[in-house]
Amino acid sequence: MLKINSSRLRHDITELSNIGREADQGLYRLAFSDQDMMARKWLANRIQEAGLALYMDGAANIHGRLNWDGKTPSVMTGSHIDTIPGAGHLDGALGVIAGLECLRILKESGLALKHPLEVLAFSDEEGRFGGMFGSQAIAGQLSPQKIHQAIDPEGINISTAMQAQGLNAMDALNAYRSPEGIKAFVELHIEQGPILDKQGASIGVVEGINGLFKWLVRLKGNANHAGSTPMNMRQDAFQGLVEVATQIERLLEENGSPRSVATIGHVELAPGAANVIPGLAEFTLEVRDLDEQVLETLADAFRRSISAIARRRNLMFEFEVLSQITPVKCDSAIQEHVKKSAQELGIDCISLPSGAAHDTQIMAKITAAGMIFVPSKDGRSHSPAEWTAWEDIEHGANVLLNTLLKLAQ
Ligand code: HGY
Ligand code: MN
Ligand code: MN
Repeated sequence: MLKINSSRLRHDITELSNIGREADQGLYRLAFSDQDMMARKWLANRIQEAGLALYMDGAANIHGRLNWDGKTPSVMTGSHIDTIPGAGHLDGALGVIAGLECLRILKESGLALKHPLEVLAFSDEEGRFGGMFGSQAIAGQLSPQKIHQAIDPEGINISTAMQAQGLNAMDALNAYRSPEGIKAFVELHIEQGPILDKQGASIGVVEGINGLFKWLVRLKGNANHAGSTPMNMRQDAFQGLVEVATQIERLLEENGSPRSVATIGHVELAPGAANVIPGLAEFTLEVRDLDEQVLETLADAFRRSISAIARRRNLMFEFEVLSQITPVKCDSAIQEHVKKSAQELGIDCISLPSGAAHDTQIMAKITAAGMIFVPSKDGRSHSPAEWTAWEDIEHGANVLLNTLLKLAQ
């Protein structure tokens, strides 16, 4: 069994975790921010130092390549190094660093492999501009209109942000990879949930990945004087938002599955003064489930419920779809390779679904795709409290290494 070089892996994880860290110990490598570009530069150097071929496609996805010949279908691994604001140090970074270490070991082993290997860092996985920009580019799911509509919460368009870094967002339309050129894609990621940690299992074989829809919802009423406007004469957009929020549990119980989740993660009120009734409430609504039919039913239920609330409160209701990602089942052959690698390494593994979204579910549209999870301490993620024991990180990287070897031989 091949094994990764754990001190090199630790070194890289630790070094990358210092790029974009702020006083609150969170990471702020938002897509195409200066911190993200510093991390990209660091990764490009590490790829070259490893003697791998460095390549960046039109969506600014960074590739490290081993035995690349431009025609033999490649075995791909990778994840993302962009983060949410205030992120932990492993979400995404683990999959990229472990993938890089796997390619170094495979290169050093001198083993004759049938397929070239690639490790990728996908652009804007976390959705500053919607989500999964890099993997959607590779899967051919982007369009000029989608790129024009990709805006961040401050209203900055992805084209503007990329231009500021010397990149052209429209080049992402040329990043498409034909399915014939890819044999498989496997991503190592932290679970970002409590199951592995609770069950004391080191490795998770992912069976399926939640789909989601993410809306930017606007409720428009009337900004008015907070003192002289009687309660029964108000068109208070915030009260409309409050009523929507209190309907979430009921809507999930009546229209969702036991796995359905919904979150209002970002709220803006305007004009935002203490003595003015909010005329505008703008908020994100994100709903997830493993079943596409359930997601469609939930989208319809939320739309009907919000418009009923708006009508009753004399508010105008509109929403934009910021992201819509279908749930996927992971490739069963890859699941078997992962299980077998874990068994051969004497590491206990269990099968489980993924509550979080990942580039893997986009890559699953064009190739056989699967995921390997390692435990998140107390299920924490999207927070500086994110932690995974080094032993579990090593187990995950070794299972990834031997899974890639099985696929590339
Ligand atoms: O939001 C997610 O599920 C992922 O972390 N981008
Ligand atoms: Mn992630
Ligand atoms: Mn994330």
